Amino acid sequence: MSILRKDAEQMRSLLSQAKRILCICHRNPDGDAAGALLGGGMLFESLWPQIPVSFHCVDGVPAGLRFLPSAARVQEAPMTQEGDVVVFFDCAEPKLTDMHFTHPHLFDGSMPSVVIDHHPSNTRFGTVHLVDPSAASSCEIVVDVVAQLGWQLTPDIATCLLTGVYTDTGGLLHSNTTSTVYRIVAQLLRAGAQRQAVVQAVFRTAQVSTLRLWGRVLENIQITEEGGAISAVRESDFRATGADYSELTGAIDYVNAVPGMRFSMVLSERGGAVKGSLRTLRDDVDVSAMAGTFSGGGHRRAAGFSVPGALKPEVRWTVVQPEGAKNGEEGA
Ligand SMILES: [Mn+2]
Repeated sequence: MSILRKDAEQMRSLLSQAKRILCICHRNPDGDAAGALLGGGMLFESLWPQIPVSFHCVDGVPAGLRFLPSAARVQEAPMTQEGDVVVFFDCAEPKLTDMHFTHPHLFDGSMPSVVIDHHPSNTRFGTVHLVDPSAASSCEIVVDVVAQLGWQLTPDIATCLLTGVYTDTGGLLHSNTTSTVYRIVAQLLRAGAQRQAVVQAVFRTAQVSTLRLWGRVLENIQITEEGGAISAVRESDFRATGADYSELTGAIDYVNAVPGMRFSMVLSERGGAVKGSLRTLRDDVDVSAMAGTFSGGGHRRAAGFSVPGALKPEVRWTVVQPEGAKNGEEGA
């Protein structure tokens, strides 16, 4: 499946008439959100040089993604005016931008908007929707639009988009790495994407604090009777390692490496809430349904949730007596 030509054309007509284009991605931007935001925004700039394009996210671009072209241009939530058109990248619903309370007019239909996303849970909250749950990343959808409308990619745009394609497929390793993904990677490389820069920054760079936090995640792995590999880190672990919450990203792939498990989960305490990330390698397990029981969501193989509260460690000890020591004969 891919996005519909008529939707791509509707987006083009909406954007080409804009006085300004405001690009927005979800809070805590990952490689796909930041890559699609920056790559998409620079694409619009290249298409319509007379239209000012701005980039917005309530959180800054994380250090590991600041190598992305135009990353320094990302600002806080936008001041809007007549004639603006908003483009949301990688946002399944308004609240993920964290602008829904402060800037409700972005979402209430009072201004035209385009939603570019690949989450099956997308609530279609905009005017034009380029939503394709079969796409592994939002960046993949941007490339799809480019191909359908015969647009051109610059090396900088291609580098941003390749970052999202790489991060959302775990370096082309996750099960969502379809033949389409490989074709898109080829297109982006032909367009001049800086592959080595992406690989180095995304997969071959880790702060000491990150490695120490991951060490705690790995050390705390428990195997449950339900076939889950589960680990947890508390606020005290973030404090002790000096890692911030975003540095937990990626640790779950190691927890998910335990053979024979039905699923894996990493729980983390963050400011009065407990966040859970879920993964599975199995076809007969749907972790988005598991996340759904905690009002979360995501994909069949990768999902998450957040609930208010804190983590309380639970230790279970079982006394195992030596053979022949039954009935308290020993040590009585
Ligand atoms: Mn994504």
